[in-house]
Amino acid sequence: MSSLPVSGAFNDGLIAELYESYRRDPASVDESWRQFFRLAETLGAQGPAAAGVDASLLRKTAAAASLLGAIQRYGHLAVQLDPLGTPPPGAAELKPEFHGITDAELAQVPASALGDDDGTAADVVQRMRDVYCTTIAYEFEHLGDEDERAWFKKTIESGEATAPLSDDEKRLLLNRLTEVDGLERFLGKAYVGVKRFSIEGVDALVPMLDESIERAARGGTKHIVIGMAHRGRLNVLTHVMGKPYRVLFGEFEGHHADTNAESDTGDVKYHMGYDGSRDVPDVGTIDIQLVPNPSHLEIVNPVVAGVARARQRVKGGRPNQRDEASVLPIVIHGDASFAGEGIVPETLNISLLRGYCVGGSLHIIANNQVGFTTDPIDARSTHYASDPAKGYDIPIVHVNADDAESCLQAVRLGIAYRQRFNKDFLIDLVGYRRHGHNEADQPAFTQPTMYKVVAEHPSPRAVFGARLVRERVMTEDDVATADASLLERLNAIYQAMKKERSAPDASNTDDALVPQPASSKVDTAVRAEKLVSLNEQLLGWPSTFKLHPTLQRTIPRRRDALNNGAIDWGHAEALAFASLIADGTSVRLTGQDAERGTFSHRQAVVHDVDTGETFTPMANLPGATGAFEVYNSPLSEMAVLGFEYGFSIAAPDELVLWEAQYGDFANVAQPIFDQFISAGRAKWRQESGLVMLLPHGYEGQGPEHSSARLERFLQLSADDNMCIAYPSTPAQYFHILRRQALRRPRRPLVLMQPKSLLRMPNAASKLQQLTSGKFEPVMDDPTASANRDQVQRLVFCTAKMYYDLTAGERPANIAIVRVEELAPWPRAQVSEIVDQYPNVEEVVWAQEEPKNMGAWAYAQPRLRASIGTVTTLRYIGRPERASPAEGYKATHDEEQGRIVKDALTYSPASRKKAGAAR
Ligand SMILES: Cc1ncc(C[n+]2csc(CCOP(=O)(O)OP(=O)(O)O)c2C)c(N)n1
Repeated sequence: MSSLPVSGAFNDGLIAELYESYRRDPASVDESWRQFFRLAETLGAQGPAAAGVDASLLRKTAAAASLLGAIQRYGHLAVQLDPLGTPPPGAAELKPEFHGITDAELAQVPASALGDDDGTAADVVQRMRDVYCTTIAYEFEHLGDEDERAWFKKTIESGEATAPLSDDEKRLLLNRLTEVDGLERFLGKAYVGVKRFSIEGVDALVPMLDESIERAARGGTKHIVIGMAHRGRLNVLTHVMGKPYRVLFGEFEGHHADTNAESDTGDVKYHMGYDGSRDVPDVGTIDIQLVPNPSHLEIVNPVVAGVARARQRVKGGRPNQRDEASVLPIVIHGDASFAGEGIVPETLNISLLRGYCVGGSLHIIANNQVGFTTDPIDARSTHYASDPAKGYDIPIVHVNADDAESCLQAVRLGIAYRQRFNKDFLIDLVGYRRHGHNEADQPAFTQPTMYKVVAEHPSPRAVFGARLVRERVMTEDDVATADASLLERLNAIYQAMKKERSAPDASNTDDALVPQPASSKVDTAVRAEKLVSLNEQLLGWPSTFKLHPTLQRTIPRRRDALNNGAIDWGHAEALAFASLIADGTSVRLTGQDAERGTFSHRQAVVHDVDTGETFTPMANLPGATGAFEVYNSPLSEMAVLGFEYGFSIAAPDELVLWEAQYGDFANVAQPIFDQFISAGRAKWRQESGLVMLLPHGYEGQGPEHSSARLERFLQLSADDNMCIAYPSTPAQYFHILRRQALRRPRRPLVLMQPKSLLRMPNAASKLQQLTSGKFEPVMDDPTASANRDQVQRLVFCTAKMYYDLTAGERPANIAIVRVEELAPWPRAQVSEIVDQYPNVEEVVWAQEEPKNMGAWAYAQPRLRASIGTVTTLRYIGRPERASPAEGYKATHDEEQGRIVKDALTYSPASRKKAGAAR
């Protein structure tokens, strides 16, 4: 059988040969040939060949078909995308000769041979060129799903999604471009050289957002979530979000919304978010949210997706029910950043995963063909900036930003695609940047030739205005008047603002987000009967379900654990989650292998060993009013943590947790910690209750995974921005999880989780510790109450170190205190405990990490403040090191042994000696 498809052959002899074969046995040729010969036969093509078809006509038809296929596939390479005039690269495949046919021969083939009913193949080719090679450049051939490709062909070729705008729509579009352009020019004159990251050159972005919002709203969307960088943001804030010009001008004057707390340190105007709304005729009010973002380009992308996912939850619906149509995420990218930043593919990769999908995002690359001063040739290895999206099965259209009408058509196609397939869609809006990277920057230093062209190039508004004049939709006067009256309006608002001289209205301030100090007054204990009953429910799975033999043996131990004081880490966590879910607080947990837990301690989702079927007891608690979601995340930290952060800010009623596979991998997500988790509240009044579980084990396994880099988080803590805790017992873990879910206002919670504690019998908790008490920020030495007077040295440490220090004999003059909550530092509780030891001569901070890591640098001044100046304060631990832990087990054991010994050896003499030595 020939494996050659029709489009692969253009010679009469071969066609005749294949036709012979087809007649003998249709199965001997490729399906495309079968279709082709069937069509030729139904057309009644006759010829001299014995085969009974006109081989020459067939050849021409095949060539024409091949050319049409190439136009669909490569037509985008012929579209004039650059408003500044760089010609498109074109492609040899777009020429008839490439397919062994001439223009004259095309005219000899009836259109009917190609399944068209109008004219000749030459006419069909022209119509296809008009569709694929003229204004919008389509890339959909890479899509894996045949239905999607067929939908594109049909929608594009029928002109369904790309109908021309009516005259009224064109006039409205010109007005919008006038506002976009007018605002930038006004700001440029009123505030010369002040940074605004003007939109000029990709002005169509604003009407594209208008169109997206309206189209989506007509399809049932109630909420739009937008993420974007600095470029064009001021224009989007005013025109799309509805931020008043007066407020924006005030910000240029240095005014900003009132801050309500000292810790509320704010941010620059082109990073600010906004909650706006818009009335869409015949639909109603649509909420539009612009998510604040830091300078880090593209990093907001997963946050936007997380916000969208949380907002898609159906209130009062089934657990985990979502309405994807109700919320549309729109993400605006830069051309250099889309191609260059790893967070882009990371976020695209989660777009179709069950734990993260949002029913498709609309992406727009505001492509100004330069990244700061870097040309595309140095910025990417691909032809288009959008090419990374191809690997994620995302359709792409490129459009010339000066062709405002096509820009709107591209949006219509994108929204129609999302509504049909619930997937991402990308528009590459190719424009330019009228000024430098910012308005104080000189672009001609580095792009001299480009900026000569830019200087001569009319604005998108002028280009569109001239077109409307040519089309007689508007007169030149109309176009000029629209501009003049806008500038007049802006000027009037500006003058009024100047006169007011007061701070602008802070009406966008959400009082609920005004920072308040964290309160710890919540009841985290749970009645015993309730825990016993939940425990039983968690141990129930369908009777036909066959667990792995090990789990069959170990999981039921949780039944007895409540009676025999053997509640371990995973068990305490399960009881905390179940008690919350039972009472209506939903729990969402993600992370690499989070369903099972890296160390097999969770087993939240069990698998039938015969069928592979899964069952999640926590999601099936009878009568529970909260939902449970647990997902194994893809191998990503930055996108996944960004997503969960976004989810947590938009789902204040849920307990949201992310678990690192090992705590040190959290540093792959460092910008999410630095820019969002620790600073989001201070910059943007963003409140998050996200929990980060950081397992690790300082057990001699080498430099990685020993430390969860506690020092990093402590260094970021200030202004009551987050809680950093190191619980030492399952009961403490139980209480802090419940506190986190119930306490208001919310703060992110970083939890250190030493792996050795997960199943340590010494650490296990009793039921009674869950049914009473609360999370204790500091835990006094439980053995010290009888001999407090004898204690001369107080050792402060965290959980894992505590068990190392208490594993053997302990002298009576030493007591060991665990600091369970490091930030905010429990100063009063620490002082109270110190006061209970009247004869203490020395306080020690003991840690396993090197001196330049762990909690020492953070704890030292705080301990000092808690213990006063009389008592000596000393460090016992590893010396300063470049690497967090030894690479060899024997060295680790030796060093750890030395630390334990040092910490447990105290006599006034040893104190003098140690003091002299250090
Ligand atoms: C992660 C990150 N690295 C570097 C920068 C510094 N920076 C600011 S804008 C810019 C160029 C961005 O180019 P592009 O993505 O094309 O957007 P444009 O500014 O041209 O609109 C750079 C490198 C940044 N903001 N974020």
